[in-house]
Order: sequence, then C-alpha cells, then structure tokens
Amino acid sequence: MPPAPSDSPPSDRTAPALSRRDFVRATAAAGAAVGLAPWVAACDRRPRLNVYMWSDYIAPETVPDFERETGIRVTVDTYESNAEMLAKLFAGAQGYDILFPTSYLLPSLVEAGLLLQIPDGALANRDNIAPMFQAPSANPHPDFAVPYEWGTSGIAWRRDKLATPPDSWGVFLDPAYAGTMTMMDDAREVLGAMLRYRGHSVNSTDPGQLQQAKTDALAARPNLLAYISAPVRGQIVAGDVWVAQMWNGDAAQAAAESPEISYAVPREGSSIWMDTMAIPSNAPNVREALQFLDYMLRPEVAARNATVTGYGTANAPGTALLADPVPYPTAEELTRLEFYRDLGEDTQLYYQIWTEVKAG
Ligand code: SPD
Repeated sequence: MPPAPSDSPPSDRTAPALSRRDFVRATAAAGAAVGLAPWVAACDRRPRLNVYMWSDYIAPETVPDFERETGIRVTVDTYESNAEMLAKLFAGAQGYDILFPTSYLLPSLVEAGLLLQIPDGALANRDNIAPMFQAPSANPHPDFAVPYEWGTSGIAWRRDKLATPPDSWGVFLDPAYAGTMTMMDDAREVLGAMLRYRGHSVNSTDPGQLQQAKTDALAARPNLLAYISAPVRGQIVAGDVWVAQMWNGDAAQAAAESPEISYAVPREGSSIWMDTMAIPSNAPNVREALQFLDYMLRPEVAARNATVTGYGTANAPGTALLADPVPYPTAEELTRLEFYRDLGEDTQLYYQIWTEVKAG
C-alpha cells in the first residue's frame, strides 16, 4: 500500500486509500456526500463538478459564471486547513473533482496515488502560469497540479490597540497581550513560527529545535484566545482579537473591512507558500474538472479571484490585469521566507508535538 500523505494527522496515517471499485460504488451516493438529497442528484441530469477548497478563496461570481457558460452544476465544500482536507479524504469522502492542496503536500499525494496526472495538452491556458511558480520549490509536481494563489504567513494586528507594531513572533509569548491574541489551528504554521523565532527553518526536523519550538508554543498557549486560522478575520475586525497569526490575503480581507488592521512578516522570517488545484485520482467528473481548471487559468478569472481574496495570483497575464497586485517579495524578503517542504515521516513529529501543545 502506498504511504499516506505525510500531512495527515496521526489517526489518519493508516487509513487506506480508496480503491477505484470502492469509489465507483460510492459515487452513486455522491449527491449525499456533498450534502444533496439523493433525488435532487438523480433528477438533475446536468454534468456536475464537486470542488473542495479553502474558505473565502474565490470571487463570488466565478462559480456562477462558470456554471452559466458551461451548463455544469458546481458544488463547493470548504475547509480551513490542509490537515482538515486530508482527514476528510482519508475518512473516505466521496465524489470530489477538484482539491486545492498547498504545494508541499504534492509529493506525498502523488506518491500515494491520490492525484490524477493532468493529460498533456488538456489545459490550453496553462502557459499563463508565471515561470517563478513553475520552479520545483513552488510546485514540485507541475504534471499533477496547477498553481493557483500564493501568500505568506505573518502577523496581523490592530493599530488602535497596540502602541508599537509586533514585529517578532515573540509577541505571542508576551503576557501583556494575553487573551487578545490567536495563532492558527495548524501544526506546521504554529511550530514553523516558533522555529523561525529561534532562527531555525520552518522545515526543521532537528529534534532539539522542535523540542524548543514546543516549549515556546506551550509558553504562548496561555496568552491565546484560540487556535483559529482564517475565520479569525471576523474577530479581528470586531476588535475582540488584537494580534493574530494570519495569512496575508485573509489579513487583507480583514483590513478592507477595518482599516485599523495591518499585516507584516516578522523580522525573524516566515513561510511563503503556494496553493494548487489538483484532480483526485478517483474524481467522477474528470472532463468537467479539466474544464474548470482551464477556466480558472484565464487571466480575467485569475485576476478577479485575486482581487477578492487579497492573495497573489500565479497567473502572469492575470497579474498584469490587476491595478494593485500583491507585490512579489523582494530579494531581501526572500532571504527570510521559505517554502514549506514535504517532511515525509518526520511530519509525525510535528503532529505529536502539536497534539501535546493543544492538550496544554
Ligand atoms: N482563506 C484561504 C487561505 C488559504 C491559505 N492557504 C495556505 C496554506 C499554507 N499552509
């Protein structure tokens, strides 16, 4: 049996990948799996597409426009972390045609046989991807996944609550802000931040460095209101949260609602990442999935999505359409930003520590 993707939580590591036969049998229940009454799925004979993606990560008109143009009926389910997406897949979720894995997951997903190789020539708009996002550090498997949007992980804060900008990951260890801060609900993000705080790589597998990251994360824990990722947006906009570990685009969406919110990458550095679009190997609607990927690769569609999400688009002509694109990090900033890498079996160490940190 191929290895499970290494980002999955420990309890999912041994879950078997679905066989194609299991999948085909279960596809009859696909309507139920995506929350539709079976009779609705049975009566609606339009071609279908089931997308499973990050929350708040697409312009509201994109899917309706695609449905109007193609006659394909699209269902979108959302998730808040790679671990949540993988856990659902390994729990036997059925019927998804498109996933949005962050690129560091691709080696494990491909090795486990969970992704479909995109046929040569299937995507007319594929050349729209900027060369920098074709590099192996950004996309280790261009044959299985199409770059979507990229971003950074940093700190968002309310300028009306903090006298000085929090320019270090150490702010989360500062009891002065206890009860007003949050970190992401994500092992790689929280431990990655604590690793950078001590000058280490977000991809460290050194047991001593990881133990120190655990000690720091445990010291930060009593100061935190919660571990919460993108949905913290509403709380920082409302003023209940003053300092939050956030992704830049979600912070930009928050700042659009409340101009008192700023975002920065701390001085110790952080992660840069790219989310991709990929087709599961057992997708029931491959033709429609390829149509969707090619549609998402259109410059005007990519630009509209990036305008709404606040992230950078990997689409070169799409970026050219934007009045105010997210600037690609400067050479100096890139010395402090690392792409997450697939850590193979060592990811288990992260999950073990993360479980202990969350338990307190
Ligand atoms: N609301 C959309 C957030 C997308 C974040 N993807 C980044 C994953 C890096 N671990």
